[in-house]
Amino acid sequence: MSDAPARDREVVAGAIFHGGRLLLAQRTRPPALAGRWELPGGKVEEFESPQSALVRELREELAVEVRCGARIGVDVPLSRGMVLRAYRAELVSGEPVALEHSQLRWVDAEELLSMDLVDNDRAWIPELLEELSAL
Ligand code: DCM
Repeated sequence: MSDAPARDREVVAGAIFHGGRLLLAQRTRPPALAGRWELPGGKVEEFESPQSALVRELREELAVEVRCGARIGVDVPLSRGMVLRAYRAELVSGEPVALEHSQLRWVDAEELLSMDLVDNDRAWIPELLEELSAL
């Protein structure tokens, strides 16, 4: 898919902060990433904005409604020309449930540092820690 339009090439992930903690989700797949923790999210579909994709993905994965906020942290290059970007996500309704992950955890700054995060998401640790320290 080397000629896919640029809008097909973004993966979005949501940083949900609540009560001084950040929501992390434990992956079930692929085998190389199973058991490791991430900010939940997924691929932006064709003709979809990154913001709409984040709202859709968090609804599908966590059964919550969120409002997509500002970007957080750096762009992380993925394979095949894709890029991973994190956005703040504000909980509008619902309590997150692990529909597609093996479990969820609300972490504080100290716990964040002890979690086995997927390598890509480690790029955002400085901004995530800064936010958690300010909460
Ligand atoms: N991904 C990631 N970190 C996230 C979300 C996704 O590194 N917080 C990566 C894993 C996959 C790709 O993006 O390579 C697509 O994600 P998924 O498999 O969850 O649809």
